[in-house]
Amino acid sequence: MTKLVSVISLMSILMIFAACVPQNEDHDAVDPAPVPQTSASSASVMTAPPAPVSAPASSSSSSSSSTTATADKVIDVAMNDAGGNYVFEPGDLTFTTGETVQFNLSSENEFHSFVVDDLGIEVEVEGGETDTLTFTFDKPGVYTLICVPHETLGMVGTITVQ
Ligand SMILES: [Cu+2]
Repeated sequence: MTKLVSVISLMSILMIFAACVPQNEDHDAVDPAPVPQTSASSASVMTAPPAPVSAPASSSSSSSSSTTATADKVIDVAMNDAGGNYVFEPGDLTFTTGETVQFNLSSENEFHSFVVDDLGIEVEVEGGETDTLTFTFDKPGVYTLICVPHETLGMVGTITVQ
């Protein structure tokens, strides 16, 4: 590791010298400046690498703007449970083939899930929270939507892709 650092700093010093030589030939007046610059720029070469690593990770946090841009339609689906009445609202959804839909899934009080086995959709939403799902419906059909813990209590729906 220290070997690598010294090689990098050696190379940077060499590059600075190489860059300085033609400058000196062209402009003699610039001569005194390069000496303090050499130590400053070699130090920045050593500390620079960690910065680009964190840059790609931060782009995922801006997903809200990119999903809105790619979705053809945004649907709010409430996952209601008040008074023991377990329902998706709305429970019957219709889309066209090829449509990309952003679902905003909001649980009222309890844990719910938004599961469509045939489409590989499985989103779990904690009580009182809202999760987002973006999905492209590329196969026509009628699909059964269920909330796993409340399926037997009637918390089911249908997704029709025309
Ligand atoms: Cu449920």
